[in-house]
Amino acid sequence: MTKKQTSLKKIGFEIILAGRSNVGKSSLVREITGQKIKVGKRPGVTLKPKHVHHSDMLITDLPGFGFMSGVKERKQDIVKDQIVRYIEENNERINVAVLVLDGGPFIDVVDRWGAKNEIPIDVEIFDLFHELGIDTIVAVNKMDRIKTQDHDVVLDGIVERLGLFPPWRQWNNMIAPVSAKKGDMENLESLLRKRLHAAKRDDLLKYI
Ligand SMILES: Nc1nc2c(ncn2[C@@H]2O[C@H](COP(=O)(O)OP(=O)(O)OP(=O)(O)O)[C@@H](O)[C@H]2O)c(=O)[nH]1
Ligand SMILES: [Mg+2]
Repeated sequence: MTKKQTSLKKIGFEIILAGRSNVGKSSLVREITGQKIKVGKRPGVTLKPKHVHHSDMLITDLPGFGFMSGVKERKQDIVKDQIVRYIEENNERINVAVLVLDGGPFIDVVDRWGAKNEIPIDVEIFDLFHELGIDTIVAVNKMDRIKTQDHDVVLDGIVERLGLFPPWRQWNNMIAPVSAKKGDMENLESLLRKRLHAAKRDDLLKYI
């Protein structure tokens, strides 16, 4: 057994964060765990899965899908395959997947792809988690960039594009509007704590 396999052997609870490049996955992991994970202004900062351990809990920050500055298209495909492989290989061990979206541009991006009859990668991944039976939370990040009075309309539009019926509040067990920048994390943290509690892992609550 390799060193990596040994160190990952005893994982009792794993949370992964996936999503497009630059949506704030690493910033959210930073907020959740208090660990100084590398974040950056440009897409493509996290290039390999990054693990934060707390007891036997693993929080995995995945590289971002989609556009990466200075990275050739072929490399992007490799990153996508790498992530999908990580999810498929560790499916048994993954308790919760957090799909992170940038709340501002999400609706426009999906609609632009839809106009070309293509499925945007976020929606593809959301469907993949569903097919694999992975419990999924959608963290809608960068809510600080959306006017407060527009929050409900934007969130309704987002759930609709994920194939769910609005209003979004009926999905509040899986949709978590947050702002890593403002430290406004309660919606996501409370959903993660609920998952830990349901898995009878109250001992891990103190780490979230
Ligand atoms: N306005 C705003 N900016 C944010 C928020 N969260 C993260 N950012 C910014 O978004 C940029 C990308 O953040 P990262 O956490 O590195 O994003 P990532 O998804 O990990 O990116 P990759 O590793 O490239 O996939 C940084 O400039 C962050 O400061 C937020 O809630 N609001
Ligand atoms: Mg990152």
